[in-house]
Amino acid sequence: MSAADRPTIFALSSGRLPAAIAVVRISGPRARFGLETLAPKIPEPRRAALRKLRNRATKDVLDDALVLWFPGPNTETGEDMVELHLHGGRAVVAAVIGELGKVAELRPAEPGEFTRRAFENGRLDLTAVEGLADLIFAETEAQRAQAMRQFSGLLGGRAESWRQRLIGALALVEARIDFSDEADVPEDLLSPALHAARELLDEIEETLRDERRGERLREGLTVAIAGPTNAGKSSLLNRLARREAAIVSPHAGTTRDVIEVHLDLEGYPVTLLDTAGIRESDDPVEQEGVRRAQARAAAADLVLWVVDAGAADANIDARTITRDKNLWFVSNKIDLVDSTQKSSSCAGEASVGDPPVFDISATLGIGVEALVAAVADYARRSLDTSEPALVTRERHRIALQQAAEALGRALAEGPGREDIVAEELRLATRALGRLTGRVDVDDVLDVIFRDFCIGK
Ligand SMILES: Nc1nc2c(ncn2[C@@H]2O[C@H](COP(=O)(O)OP(=O)(O)OP(=O)(O)O)[C@@H](O)[C@H]2O)c(=O)[nH]1
Ligand SMILES: [Mg+2]
Repeated sequence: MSAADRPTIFALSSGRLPAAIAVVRISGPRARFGLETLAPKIPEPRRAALRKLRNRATKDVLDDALVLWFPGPNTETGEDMVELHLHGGRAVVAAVIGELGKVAELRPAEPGEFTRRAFENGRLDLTAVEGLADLIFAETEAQRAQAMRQFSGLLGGRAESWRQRLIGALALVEARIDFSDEADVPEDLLSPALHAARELLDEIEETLRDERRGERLREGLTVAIAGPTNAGKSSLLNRLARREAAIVSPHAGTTRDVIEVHLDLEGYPVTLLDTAGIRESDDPVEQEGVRRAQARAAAADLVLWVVDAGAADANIDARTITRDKNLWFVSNKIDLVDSTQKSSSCAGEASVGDPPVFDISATLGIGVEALVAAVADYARRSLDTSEPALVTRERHRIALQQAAEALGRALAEGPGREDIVAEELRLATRALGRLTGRVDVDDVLDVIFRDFCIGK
């Protein structure tokens, strides 16, 4: 479908109503016409103007609104666009949307359709589209900063420059194949091509050696609270969440389902899980709770193993559910034990290399600040990068791995195998093209004829 035949779309682009202001956007070839049906006098491009929006049939005033007219193609979607800044009442928005729905060739936008048009019109590459999505969903400062970098083209720009270099290398190999009889084509075009491929492979592999920090920052860290029943796990969760997210009771075996809360610890996203207390039980519901607790603890980045400081059975072996895990001991209810007893019946004598131990009282809040600071510090160490992360999604990693594998195979070849090398370089180029969402092979031919001036 050519751009001019595309339907014109409209939608409420701002948040939940009622609100002070609601922004309705229109994008497409009939955007201007859509505005004219509501308010005939079109303002200067990119200048806000106050207009009465009217019902076309009855001439009733629907709203006094600030309207903007953005002629394409230098707009967010690459198409003609209109913005209506309405009073943010439900009925106001419904009336205006209702009027727009009556205009021929206008229809409500589907989810993500404005951004999709921006991509299709070349305003954003795929990694920027993903960055935009992340920006909207960012919950913490570190996530926002990372999303902003992706949106601004950190990975997209790098991938495109890699792709251009690869196309340059491929052009050399193609020239060697296509014009091997020609006097004006230098003999050894393969070595510089392979040299360029080697450099690219090194850079891509370096990028992939990032311990998944970018992806982890997007997803957030998972910290599971686990331990024997009645130790005060739910009390700790509530204390950290600063609300009564989980039920607390003196009855052992209260928590059954896994309860999740999202925390922003100094800008780093942490999902905190409260789980069922671990014990032998005949109750099938509790058994299922324990099974879930074990599974979620095993999958978490960090486990806080909570025990009752004064209880005799505090020594249920934490390692049975959290082998190979980061495990910290939390000795709770220290308000109930006298000071000589304090410091962890569970961890024994602390020595270098032992897991950290925190003495707390979840109900009184004693020691909780130190625990929070330690978890925040752990989050920072796990998620922070000296270099901003390029790879923020599995999709990026897969595309880069495919490119790296193809480059590796190309580098295993030598003279006389130019056709294989060319094929592998083409695969690598395509993998990088998929990353940014542009896959075009015509570039290769363009570069051959431009760089070699064969003159035919
Ligand atoms: N004195 C004192 N009581 C606490 C503390 N933390 C929790 N409790 C009490 O211990 C009991 C159990 O607390 P919960 O938070 O429900 O314990 P839990 O580990 O989630 O228990 P299950 O979900 O049954 O495994 C409740 O009566 C709490 O009020 C504490 O720091 N000091
Ligand atoms: Mg509980």
